[in-house]
Amino acid sequence: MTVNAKPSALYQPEFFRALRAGDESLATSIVQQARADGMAIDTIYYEIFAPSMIGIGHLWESNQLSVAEEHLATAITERLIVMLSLTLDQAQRQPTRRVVLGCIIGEHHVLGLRMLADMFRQAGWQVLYLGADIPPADWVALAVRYQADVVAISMGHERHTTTAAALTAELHRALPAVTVLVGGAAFDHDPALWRAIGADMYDADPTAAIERLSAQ
Ligand code: B12
Repeated sequence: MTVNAKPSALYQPEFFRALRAGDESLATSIVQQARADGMAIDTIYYEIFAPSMIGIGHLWESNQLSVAEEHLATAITERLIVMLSLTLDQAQRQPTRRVVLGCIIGEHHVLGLRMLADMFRQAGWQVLYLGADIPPADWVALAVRYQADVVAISMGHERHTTTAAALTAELHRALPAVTVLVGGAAFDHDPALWRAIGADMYDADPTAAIERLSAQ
């Protein structure tokens, strides 16, 4: 009977508890209920999954969760992203706009990038999602082969800054019209970093970045 989406605040604490307990079936039913109540996929991603995983990180950091328990929470969230992803309206309204998304080499934090890939799909882009740990030369070659309009780079830790700067320069050299969009925890923590590595765009709000790119 509910038409309007309930605020994510009603679901997020319960979802976080399910992740903490490693209860996949409860986590799944919370997400299914949120969808049935009309909650948009981006709201589930950014207001339920993201803060819950950050909370799991705090527990792991303070030794209240083991590595195995953190991995379990991550695996549950990844599976739910895939589940939601399959229900996205993937009609390519701008099939000529292509985005290639990947994590810098050595970077294994993919959840934020997976969510972003789905937001691009929802906005009608052709999406090439490469995932974690991409060798820079291969990445540039693939972006050239597919004539990417946008390359989205995720970087969780500033130790990859030199690699990210070299990758960005090589992308600009090989594809002069490309827009290099960057994001991830390293940029969220240091708002000047994206300019320092020569990127064209950063936005702490991933959906706002896609709106800006789609309007270009
Ligand atoms: C799950 C997790 C892992 C998993 C990742 C599995 C996977 N499949 O993704 C595994 C177990 C692999 C892992 C490993 C490590 N991790 Co870890 N991990 C986490 C944890 C708990 C959650 C990460 C997550 O998914 N967050 C939720 C997502 C949605 O948030 P996000 O990535 O920040 O993305 C958001 C934005 O940044 C944005 N975004 C992301 N990418 C992009 C890209 C673009 C283009 C745009 C526009 C936006 C954008 O979108 C999201 C929503 O806003 C965090 C805790 C935390 N605070 O996040 C630690 C955390 C990130 N990990 C950390 C560490 C230290 C490590 C390890 C070094 C641990 C170790 N000693 O081995 C390794 C490094 C692995 C590597 N080489 O990359 C630290 C990083 C600290 C730092 N930056 O200094 C954190 C913060 C934990 C902590 N508090 O100490 N980790």
